[in-house]
Amino acid sequence: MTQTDMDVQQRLPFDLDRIRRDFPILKREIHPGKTLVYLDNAATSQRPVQMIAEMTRFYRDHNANIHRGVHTLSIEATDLYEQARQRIARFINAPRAEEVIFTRNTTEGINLVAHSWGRKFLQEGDEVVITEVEHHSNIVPWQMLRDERGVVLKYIPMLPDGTLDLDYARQVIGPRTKLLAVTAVSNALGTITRLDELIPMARAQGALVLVDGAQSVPHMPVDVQALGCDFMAFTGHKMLGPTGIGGLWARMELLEAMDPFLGGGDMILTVTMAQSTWADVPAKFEAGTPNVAGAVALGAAVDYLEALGMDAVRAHEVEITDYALRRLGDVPGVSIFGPPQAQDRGGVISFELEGVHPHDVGQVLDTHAVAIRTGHHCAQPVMAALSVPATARASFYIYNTTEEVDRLAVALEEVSRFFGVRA
Ligand code: 7TS
Repeated sequence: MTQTDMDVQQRLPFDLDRIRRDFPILKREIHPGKTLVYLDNAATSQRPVQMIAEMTRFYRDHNANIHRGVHTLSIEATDLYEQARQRIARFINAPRAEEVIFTRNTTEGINLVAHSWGRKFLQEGDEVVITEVEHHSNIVPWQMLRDERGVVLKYIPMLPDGTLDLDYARQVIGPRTKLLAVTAVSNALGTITRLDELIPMARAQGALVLVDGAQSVPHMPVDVQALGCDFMAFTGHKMLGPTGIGGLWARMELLEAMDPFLGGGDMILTVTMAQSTWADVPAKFEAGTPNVAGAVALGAAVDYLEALGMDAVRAHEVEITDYALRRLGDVPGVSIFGPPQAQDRGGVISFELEGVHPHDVGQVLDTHAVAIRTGHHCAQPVMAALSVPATARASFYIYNTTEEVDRLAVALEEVSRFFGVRA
């Protein structure tokens, strides 16, 4: 380690050794003598023992179905589930806990809005504006709505540096715009969206705003009230929580006006053979037995992040990303996509290695126990805009160290040698 690298390590805002002890998977030897370097956090994070213990504790000590039993376990399970909702609401500064709907993931949250708000309130000729950097989950539901209802779908294009074309946005967001649906951070390039510019543009036209928080809620302080958005979807598995649980926040008057998403048990007030009436929000949107243990464990994941402090989580990621941008920038043949400054990015670096297909890069890195993602990252329009079939992507989280970035850089040099691109 050079003096500069040691400086970076010392500037990191929390005790990485202590954090890493909470993630036993990070000690796994993936190949003999090679411990895991996990740099695929944009796909899913690793999980701390505290979250896993909470999940175990729920099933071991409190397991019952919720909202229906009068017995002690059912009351306990219901309380734990509703407490988790409160913790998650506080985490994103939602004014009311009931405004947080438990979903399976971000994808389900966005589909819920397209279905329950879009199908009720949008008419032929109404416009929905998305962007070229969206994950497929914030493109496809709107295309389905367009094809079904004759809604007009427009998009804000990406500039070569991965940022959005705000001048174009000013033109495309107009009086017919009913919704702007935009990601807070691009998962493919890491670019942080200028929500401070885009949300006022949409509001000035009387449009609602849906923010895809899949890559922001886990990584930086998020305050739905300060943002001034109307819907925010996020996913538990990218923020230390279990798979199969996520959240959708929306303003209460919208949730009350929207139709249910799925019909069934728990979401009704009365059912006769002729007709049904709906339960209050949030139950109206949570048909069937929900992922109770997942919600409770997501609450524990949120506690873990809050104990670190989201400002510190963000500061750590900026330091690691800044270090990685410099370190990877020095590897011969590496070109990095997206903004040059770490401050303008989440902890994501998409890159290519000259002369080697990203898929091969990923496979050879795996032989070094370095886990990255390769492919189109469920953002094919971004690949098309960059005129590449795929990229290699390293993405960071609270437990990543500068040494791990060094292992990535050294392994990349070996990939070049392996493919005979560089001596
Ligand atoms: N939106 C963004 C910005 C994302 O990054 C992802 C997942 C989703 C939505 C969908 O989340 P899900 O939990 O519903 O699947 N992104 C990635 C990724 O970058 N690699 O794997 C999944």
